[in-house]
Amino acid sequence: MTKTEACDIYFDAVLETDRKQAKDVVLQARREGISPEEIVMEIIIPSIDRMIEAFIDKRVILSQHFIASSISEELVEELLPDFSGDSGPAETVIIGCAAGDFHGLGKKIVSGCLKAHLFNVIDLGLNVTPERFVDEALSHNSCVIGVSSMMAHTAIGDDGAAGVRRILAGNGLEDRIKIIVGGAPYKFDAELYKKVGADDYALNGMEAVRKIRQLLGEAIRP
Ligand code: B12
Repeated sequence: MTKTEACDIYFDAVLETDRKQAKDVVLQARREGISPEEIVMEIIIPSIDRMIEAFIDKRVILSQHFIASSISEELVEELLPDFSGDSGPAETVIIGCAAGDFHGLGKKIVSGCLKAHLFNVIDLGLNVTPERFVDEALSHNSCVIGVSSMMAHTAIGDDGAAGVRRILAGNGLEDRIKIIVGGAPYKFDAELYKKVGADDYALNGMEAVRKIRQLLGEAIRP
């Protein structure tokens, strides 16, 4: 089975909300030597992208979407521990979805990539307030906060990265704690991260690893 064939079978399975078939194709891919990273990046994520097109064309409905992404989330969760890591620094990164945002899959993938590269990741989950992001960064002595926003208003609004920036600025923490953002709105506007007060953005988990390493190099520890 090629990765393209696996992607087709996986897509059909999630489209039919057939959890067993989706899991079977992942297991078969693993048996055939496709790595967990390739399964996530080249089979599961492209299938979600195809799902998006189907949703836009009105070939699938929201509940199908929801089940498809829940199945994908579950399978990604199972694959993440087997990602191969390299020897990155044992730094702590705080990550979560902006307040009002319940799209967790992308964040989970980023979190998994960071863990695979030996970062200590504190995943605050969905719907996280700016205050909580900063409190957790301070209590874990973390120099990077990652804010995931999948919707325009959670990216641009005051309760997202802009709110985190406001608190950092108000407390003299801007040199110490850096902000990285990600999610659909940043894919469409490469300058958006600056407008919301972030230090950088990343389009996927692997890029997040590289950019977070850069930000850690720029942060000034107390
Ligand atoms: C699946 C999905 C859902 C699922 C979410 C399930 C889940 N567990 O996550 C469900 C069905 C629940 C859902 C609900 C809703 N959704 Co929705 N959803 C999507 C969809 C189709 C795909 C998102 C996804 O999972 N992508 C796959 C992942 C792997 O990609 P990703 O998230 O982009 O993540 C990658 C990068 O962005 C980056 N990244 C992500 N986060 C971070 C964080 C950091 C720090 C870094 C560095 C990088 C990074 O790395 C990731 C890995 O590669 C998008 C469409 C789209 N174009 O994205 C709409 C979309 C985001 N949803 C949308 C909407 C409107 C909604 C609802 C309001 C619908 C409704 N009427 O109820 C609700 C809102 C719920 C809420 N309050 O959050 C809109 C937002 C429109 C806008 N302009 O604001 C979109 C764009 C669809 C559309 N075209 O209209 N949704």
